[in-house]
This record gives sequence, C-alpha cells and structure tokens, in this order.
Amino acid sequence: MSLDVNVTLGTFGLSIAPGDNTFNLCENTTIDAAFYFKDGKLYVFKGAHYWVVVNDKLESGYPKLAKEKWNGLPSKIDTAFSYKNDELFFFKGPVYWKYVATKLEPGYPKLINDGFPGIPDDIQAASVWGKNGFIYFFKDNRYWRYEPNREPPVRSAYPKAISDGWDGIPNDLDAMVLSKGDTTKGVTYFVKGKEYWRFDDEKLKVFYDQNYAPYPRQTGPWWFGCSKLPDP
Ligand SMILES: [Ca+2]
Repeated sequence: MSLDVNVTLGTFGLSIAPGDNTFNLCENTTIDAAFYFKDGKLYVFKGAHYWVVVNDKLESGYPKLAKEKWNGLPSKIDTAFSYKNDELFFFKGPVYWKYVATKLEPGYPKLINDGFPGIPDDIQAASVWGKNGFIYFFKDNRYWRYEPNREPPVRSAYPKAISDGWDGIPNDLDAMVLSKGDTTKGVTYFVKGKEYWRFDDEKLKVFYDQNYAPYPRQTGPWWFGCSKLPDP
C-alpha cells in the first residue's frame, strides 16, 4: 500500500480493524447501496456500515454502523433510495423498511410484494428517476418501472431488458443513484463493482465527451476521494 493511501485513510482510521477490508472503502470500493439525501450528501452502504460523502470525499468519522442511525436496519442491504421529503426506503430479500429521516415507520419491515406489487424480491438497485418521478427497480438483466399513483403500478410491458431502456448501462447493477443539485440536473448514476456510469436523462445514453475521461470511471478516486496508487 502506498503512503498516500495510508494518509488518506488516517482521516477515518480509528474505527478500522486491521485486516478487515470491509471497513476500508478505499481498499475495496464495491458497495451495496447509495443515495443522495435531501441534505445534499451521498450516503454509501456496505455490509453493516455506511459512509457519508461530501464534495467527492469521504467525510471523516466514518464508517459508522447503519443500525445505529436507522434503528432496525439489517446489514448488507440490497438497495435503498430516498423519496419525497424525508422518506427513505431500504430493501433486503423479500422485505423493505420505510423511514422518515431516521425514524422507522410503524409496521415495518413489510413484504415487497405487499408494498410494491409487481416488484420482485432480491432487488439489486433502485431509485426514483429525476425525469418522471417513477421508481425504477433493477435485477439481473431486467428493470421494472413503478408508478406509485397508477393501478396497477407496474405496466404489463415490464420488466424490460436493461439494454433496451438504459443504453450503455450493464446488467447486475449494484446501485442506481439519483443526482442532486443544479449542476448535475438531468443526470443519473449507475454503479457496478468499482465503477460508475453517468447517464444523460435527456439523450438516454451514457455521457461521452472526447475532452474528458470516459465512463465507466472508478468510484474510488472520483467519488470517495481515495488516493490513486502511484505508477510503479
Ligand atoms: Ca445493491
């Protein structure tokens, strides 16, 4: 490991157990779930922990245990997204939890089948989409569009192939992240493994500009502020 990486990790180093890479996001940047909350911060989940990202850098003092902020939340969630106002939805296996900010609503967890009819268990990624306010769920090579105010909420045309609706986005996603803020309006992010794709909501394709680094890009240096390893 380079000296640079050690220095960066030192800012949130006290809670890192030696040899336990699950605590060290920069050593293995794969994630379970991520969303922007209305505070403008990116919340990243992995295992039992979460990190907060501001200005493309991990905040100091993290990781923290997710269940200490969201009472009742299990570790290793499948996906999560923020919804209207303060609402947060977390999914794992056949069930989901709804919080208002950090307060668990009564009656949760509930079955996905009851609360989101037409949506399968074991979702890999999900988020509201900025362009229409509908909720999109991803699993394997398919996606479902959920319209909360329609009956039934999922039209018969779904599921569809990810490649049909989201040009350039891979199968088996880890997270879909709705961007926040004026500078990134019209942008949706998709995460798989250690990489992310920046999707143009208007052109319905992955951003490409020959003057800039292409997508996918590495989440480590671009999102989490992890130091780049020096060339040998
Ligand atoms: Ca996931």
